[in-house]
Amino acid sequence: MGFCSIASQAQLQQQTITLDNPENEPRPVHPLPHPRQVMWQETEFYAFFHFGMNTFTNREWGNGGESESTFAPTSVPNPRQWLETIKEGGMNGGIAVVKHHDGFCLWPTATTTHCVSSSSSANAQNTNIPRDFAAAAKDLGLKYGFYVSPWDCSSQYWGDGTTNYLDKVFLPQCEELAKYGSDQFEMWFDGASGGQAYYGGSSLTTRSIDPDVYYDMPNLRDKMHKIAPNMVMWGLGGEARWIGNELGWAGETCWSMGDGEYGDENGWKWHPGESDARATSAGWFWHSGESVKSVDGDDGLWNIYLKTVGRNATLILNFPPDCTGALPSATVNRIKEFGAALRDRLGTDYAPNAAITASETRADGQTRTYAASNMIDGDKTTYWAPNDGTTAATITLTWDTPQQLRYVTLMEYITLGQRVKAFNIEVSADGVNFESAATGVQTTTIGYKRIIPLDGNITSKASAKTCKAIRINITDAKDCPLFHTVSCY
Ligand code: FUL
Repeated sequence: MGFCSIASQAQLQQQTITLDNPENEPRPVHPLPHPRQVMWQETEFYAFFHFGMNTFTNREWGNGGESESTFAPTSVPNPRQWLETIKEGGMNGGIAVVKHHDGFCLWPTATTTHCVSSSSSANAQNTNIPRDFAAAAKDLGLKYGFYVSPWDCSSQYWGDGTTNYLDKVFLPQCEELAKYGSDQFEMWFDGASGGQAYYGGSSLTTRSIDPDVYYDMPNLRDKMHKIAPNMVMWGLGGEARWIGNELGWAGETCWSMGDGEYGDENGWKWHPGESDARATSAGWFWHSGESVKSVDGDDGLWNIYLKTVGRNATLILNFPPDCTGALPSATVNRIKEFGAALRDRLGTDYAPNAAITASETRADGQTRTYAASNMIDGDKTTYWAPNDGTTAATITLTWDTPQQLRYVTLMEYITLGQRVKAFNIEVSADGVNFESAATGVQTTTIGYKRIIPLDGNITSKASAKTCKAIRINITDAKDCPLFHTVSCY
């Protein structure tokens, strides 16, 4: 009896491998991202544009009592100029604030009179940010999305103890916005809420709500995804998280589960981090006399980039348009300068010219292979994989002649979960003797992408190391590590 049951179990297991897993794919490490979250993560680096009533009141938070005619741009706002510029800066898309906490809508909307149509300014009446932003982004091949503040200081309904705000204002606004393009990649649902505001009345009052209950997010998410299936609902939306600071850094250890800078290795849902940071000195909105951060330096944009995009977070970098409705020239120049630095430092990948090997590779499936060469074939859908259960492995890249290299980037195949817990990098000038690189860097997690400067320098261009070979040692992982791309710059 015992013997029979063991035999049939063995048969069953064999059937599972041959019939259910003909590609011999690695077993997943849960939780897994939704495909829309993987697409979202691939956006990596995008711009944020805070423009609206506050641009004209020199404030950061309005209170909803502002006269519509205060919004009076000196030209019709030009989102195409914003997007053309950030494209040159190496950004892959942008998010426009179309309603901040003050409730003023930058598009003609059926949901409130507190919008561009009610301003006495002709330029305001000709403003429709979501329409023009989406059209320009599509034309320029950029991803796009909107920030619509759930907290609304101008609405009489906000926080009134009924579902009126959700039913009559917020949900219809989200639906109006989602209709500006079914291919939006993100909608920003900021968590700020409550406090003194006008709420449609004649004096300041205080109201508060419980956001999880009040905004009925599961239902809202469902409705939005029917219109824009790839739109990740950030923040209160629950599909991507705030990284936990506005200073432009994620933890060196950064899991795509959990919350905050570091995430949580054991978090139950995929909840990847987005870092929102300001490129200017004053605030999120434009303020006269502000300066733009430099590319290099301790507080520089390059540092922010490496500490976010280089640490498994996305970076949404804010550039405020001014009262003309365009980005000021100092901002434009800095964005172009940053784009040039990015192309110089991470523009030419030398990994595809290397011979690449791995200490272990799992058996081929019916049509798939898991060869080390998958990591340098430029195809993010093919990946290298050792056997299930292997949690330590080495990848070696060797060049015919020594290369001058500064950065290594590693990308896990996150479709099957985030795995790596510890790794290190070694370089060799002669291909025989190896020395540790990036010794000051905490090489723990990788996730979607990790960028490692070989000399550890994150405040300016790294100095080059002579590399005949590079060795990447994975020393601990939740299960077998899977990489779809390794790059060397
Ligand atoms: C915060 C808001 O309160 C700020 O005004 C700004 O929009 C920032 C990006 O998010 O929570």
